[in-house]
Amino acid sequence: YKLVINQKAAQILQDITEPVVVVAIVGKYRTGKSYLMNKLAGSDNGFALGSTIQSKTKGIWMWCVPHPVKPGHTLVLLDTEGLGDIEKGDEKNDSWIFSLAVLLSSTLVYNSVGTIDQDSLDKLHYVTELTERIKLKAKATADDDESAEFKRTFPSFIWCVRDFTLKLEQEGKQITEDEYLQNGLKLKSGLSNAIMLYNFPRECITHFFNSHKCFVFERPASTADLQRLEELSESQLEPNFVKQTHTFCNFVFKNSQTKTLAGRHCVTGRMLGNLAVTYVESIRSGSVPCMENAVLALAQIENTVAIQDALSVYEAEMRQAESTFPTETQDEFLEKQTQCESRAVKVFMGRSFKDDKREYQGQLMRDLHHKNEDFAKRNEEASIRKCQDLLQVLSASLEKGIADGEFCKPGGHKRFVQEKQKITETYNNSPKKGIKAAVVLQQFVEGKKHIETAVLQADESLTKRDIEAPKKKKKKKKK
Ligand SMILES: Nc1nc2c(ncn2[C@@H]2O[C@H](COP(=O)(O)OP(=O)(O)OP(=O)(O)O)[C@@H](O)[C@H]2O)c(=O)[nH]1
Ligand SMILES: [Mg+2]
Repeated sequence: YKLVINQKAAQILQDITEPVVVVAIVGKYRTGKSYLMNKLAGSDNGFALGSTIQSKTKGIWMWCVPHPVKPGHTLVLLDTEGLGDIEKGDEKNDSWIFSLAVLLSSTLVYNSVGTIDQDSLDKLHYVTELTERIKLKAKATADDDESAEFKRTFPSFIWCVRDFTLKLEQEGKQITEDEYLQNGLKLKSGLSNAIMLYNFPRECITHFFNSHKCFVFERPASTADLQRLEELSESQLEPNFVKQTHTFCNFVFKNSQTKTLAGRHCVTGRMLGNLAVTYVESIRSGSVPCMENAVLALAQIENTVAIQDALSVYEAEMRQAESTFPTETQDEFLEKQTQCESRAVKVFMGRSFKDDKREYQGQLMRDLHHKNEDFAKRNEEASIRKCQDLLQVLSASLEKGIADGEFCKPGGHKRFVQEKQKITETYNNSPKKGIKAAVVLQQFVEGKKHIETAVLQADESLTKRDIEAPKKKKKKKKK
């Protein structure tokens, strides 16, 4: 017998990003568990029932419905294989089913038939084994108050008593269902072995679970009708049974808490799926599922995804901003970047899980920093490209003049300088050049220096020649 995660179920959970309320039912085989879970699901034929003495449900079955009264939440129903079927003869498997139900649920429904008596408590011996089947911490320390920790992490407990035939009375006084349960859980005083055995399951139930509730149900129909219960309409059932079922469902809808971990971290469907995988893996590998390790493994998964989500939000928004690059100023760029960064951090915070030491947030900030640098570089490059293109257009006539030798004439240098001046002015008056405007202009001017020098030299020598030539002519004339 091997526990495995059903891939279809895992996929369903993977797609649920809402917090989940998880109700699991456990108890002896053939006692109407699946029937009751169908009532919570608001359907008559979700979980398959069986009408023979053979146990029907195998393993753990899951059904997810939108939470009927908590908007934005998903109600996850876990129907489990009946416990104690001798035909199956695998006690160990029963214990693991019970442990998994405890580990995965936020409300645990224990279903039994008849009365809350020694026999029904003996059948709940699985609670006494929980400490061997579930480890809270990877390394337990001596002063750990385990039971307080259990209470914080374990589900609420509801005992459903089916086919209840007694009167809720004690010493002539009427008592409530909860009082009935409290009476059943009362401890005996004394230290004898028998008394300790009597007290042990009661102590476990009292100490492990953080709240206790009881519902008793009458027999729903006559013996003949019991086999086809799901085909009968409510009017064909015992009115008290119908009423009690409604009360039970409404209580679960209203009071069942969102599944949390370590007492405070809300669990989403996706996280529940990952938890189930972790627990089942450790059971399969022969070790005891450890809640602390599972939470750490989950934090690793969730926070890694949270970082990815945040980075892709940053990336997408910055890419959009990039279409308007270059920014006029560095401040403008930084402002945009800060905006995108804080949005990314928000996304991370919304999804991060138990990042107490801010390790993952630190990782995110480092990754963001790298991306920041990339975009800053791209903003610079965009500015350089834009400025160079602009200068190329503006200097076209200057370049042509140089090529045509127009400045190698007397007065050429003056015109060259004027032309350069004009380019600089138009350049400086052009908007949106970005943060590299000055540098690129500087480079442009530098690049023209040797031509300017050449132009100046040519100008000077030509001018000199022009001045000297008439002198020579005059001299000639004098002669
Ligand atoms: N006597 C009685 N029978 C019920 C009750 N609720 C359901 N049944 C019938 O009992 C039979 C078994 O019901 P299931 O809901 O399949 O019981 P189960 O506990 O899920 O059974 P396993 O999955 O085999 O453990 C079905 O024929 C139901 O119609 C009830 O409150 N009392
Ligand atoms: Mg069943």
